[in-house]
Amino acid sequence: MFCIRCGNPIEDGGKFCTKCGAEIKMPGETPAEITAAAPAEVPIRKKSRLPLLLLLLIPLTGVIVFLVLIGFRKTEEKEDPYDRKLRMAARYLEELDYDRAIAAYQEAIEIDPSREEAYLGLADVYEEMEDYTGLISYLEQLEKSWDRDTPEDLPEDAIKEVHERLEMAYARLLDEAGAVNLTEALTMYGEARLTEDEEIVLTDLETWQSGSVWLEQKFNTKNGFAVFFSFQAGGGREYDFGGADGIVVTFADRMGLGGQGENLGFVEGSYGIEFDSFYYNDGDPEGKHIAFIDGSTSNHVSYVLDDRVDDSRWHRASVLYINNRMDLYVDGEKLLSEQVKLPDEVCIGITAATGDGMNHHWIKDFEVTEASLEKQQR
Ligand SMILES: [Ca+2]
Ligand SMILES: [Ca+2]
Repeated sequence: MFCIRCGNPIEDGGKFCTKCGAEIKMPGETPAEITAAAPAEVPIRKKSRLPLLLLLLIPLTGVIVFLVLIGFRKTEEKEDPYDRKLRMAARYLEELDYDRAIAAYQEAIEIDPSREEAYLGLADVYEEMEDYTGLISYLEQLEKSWDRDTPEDLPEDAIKEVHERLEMAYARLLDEAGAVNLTEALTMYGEARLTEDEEIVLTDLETWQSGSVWLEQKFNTKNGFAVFFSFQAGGGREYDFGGADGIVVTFADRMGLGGQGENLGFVEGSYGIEFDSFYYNDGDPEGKHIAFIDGSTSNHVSYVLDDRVDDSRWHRASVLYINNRMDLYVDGEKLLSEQVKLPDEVCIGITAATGDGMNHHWIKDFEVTEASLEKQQR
């Protein structure tokens, strides 16, 4: 049998032409008979169009699939290997397969250590795992990569965000490790004393004073540590010699208290971060400054000019020491960073002094924590 419309051969019993979709009428069958079969009318009419549509769609779909495949293969070929690792890592992370996600991100870093996405991805993984030492480690590595290849246009928001995440991670570590709070185990020298509000007065607003406060334990520097504290100094500007002299966070092999005036009570021979409000013409930068000092207050390793050392307001400072690098943050802003080789064990304390000029020097919320290096060195 053949289709009366297009001549295509039709199998016996076929109701429609498989080529043109025309209805095949059997001998003796009339249109009247078909329309009389009311219930069958709708499906018959539908069916009569479907094969036509399919005939049009099948080749079209084929072309689309073909184009998509070609396009996909081209994307695969073109995709940057680094991006591919990121994509894989993100997929593993979605599947909660942390080990594979970590491996993929690490491979991305090997491909391009200067791009930040993989470090941030690793930070996400470790944060999800609540592994804060791991989180710190990769944020630190990201900062190091910035130090190496810092693009001039690195957005400040990105830096700030990384710092905030670091602070959060250290705060969580403090919770886990149990921070050593100065108000629980401290030794004080000179004029230093604890107030009822748990603030520590290192010097009053008087001339020729000095004071220091120390934790009564030594800290293992190999593990890395974080120091947090708030400071404020001021009040002396209206006097003859102005505000003086300053505060030093000190990392020393022993507790103690050094000389007054320009010596800031600093324990000689140790490493410190000074908040110096008085210019003294023995190596001081000309202006109020914050500096890393090595050995003595006249040896400034690096500094920034900063009036916050003498404005009678509280400021939050944190010092991070990991893998022989010391970073100082004040009010969430990274001010100084240096490679520093501290002794294996140090006492951590804060000293202050006045001279002919004076300021009150106060600190509070002074906490220190050690971080586990085991995970950080992964
Ligand atoms: Ca000075
Ligand atoms: Ca100085």
